[in-house]
Amino acid sequence: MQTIFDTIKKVAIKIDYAIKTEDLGYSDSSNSSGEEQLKLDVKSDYIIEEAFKDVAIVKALVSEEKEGVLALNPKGKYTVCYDPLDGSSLADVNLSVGSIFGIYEGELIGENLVASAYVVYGPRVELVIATKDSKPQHYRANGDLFNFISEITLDEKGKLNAPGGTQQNWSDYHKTFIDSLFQEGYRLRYSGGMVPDLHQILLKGGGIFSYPGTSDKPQGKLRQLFEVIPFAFIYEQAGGQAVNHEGLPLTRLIPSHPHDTSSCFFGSNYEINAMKSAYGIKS
Ligand code: AHM
Ligand code: MG
Repeated sequence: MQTIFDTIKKVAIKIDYAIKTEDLGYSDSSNSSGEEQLKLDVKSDYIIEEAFKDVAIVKALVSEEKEGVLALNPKGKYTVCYDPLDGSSLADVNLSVGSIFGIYEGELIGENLVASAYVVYGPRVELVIATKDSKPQHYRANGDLFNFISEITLDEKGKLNAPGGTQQNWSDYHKTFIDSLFQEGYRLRYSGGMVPDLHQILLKGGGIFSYPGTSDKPQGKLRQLFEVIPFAFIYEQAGGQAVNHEGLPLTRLIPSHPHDTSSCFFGSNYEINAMKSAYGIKS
């Protein structure tokens, strides 16, 4: 597993360099979700694929930017599911973006996720890695090296509210719930990049990030295998919760297709319990 983490560190430095130096325009292709790919999406995907080809314990890759499963090493034990450059459309306005990695052993279902990691490309490059045995570990890049900073633990209750999705397409009960948080004094923090938005909530002690099912996207927008499940695992390991609109822990999702999406709510305990009661979920 350490080889996988070392590979993530290597690709993070390369992707950071690409973000800083390469053309930010569109490629002439689109991905499986029908979204136009930026040249940077394609480049980041290529950097990751090339790096993992040589990692013997990796059996296959599943990428937001590829249609199916890419078989690599038949004797490998793990499948790495990743979003090479999440929030890439924010790079041209110089906001933070990220990469997300979910490492699965066996069938690609939430319960088989054994570790996850994300990288934030912001004013600094930071990495968070979570495994089953410990709190998420926070690192910061210095040149090509990542220095350990601290373990991440969420407080029971935070102050930040990151509500995703287009408001005109929210259900009435979702709108009421989000409004109630603002009534309680929560502050709006939503950049449009789930990596920096979720990172901020983790490091500032707590709050809630939501991307509900909406009238235009009933199953939400964020993809289960390489966005939702990896972050859900990190939030759980940090002492928080991550659930769908029915209160199901997102780490128990069973995708039927690599690009399936899910409604999602990530947060500290107070906010997720408040969401469950606003959605009429019995705990
Ligand atoms: P992407 O993988 O195509 O970049 O989309 C994922 C991003 C998330 O980072 C972010 O939370 C969300 O899409 C923002 O969507 P919206 O603009 O609908 O709020
Ligand atoms: Mg993404």
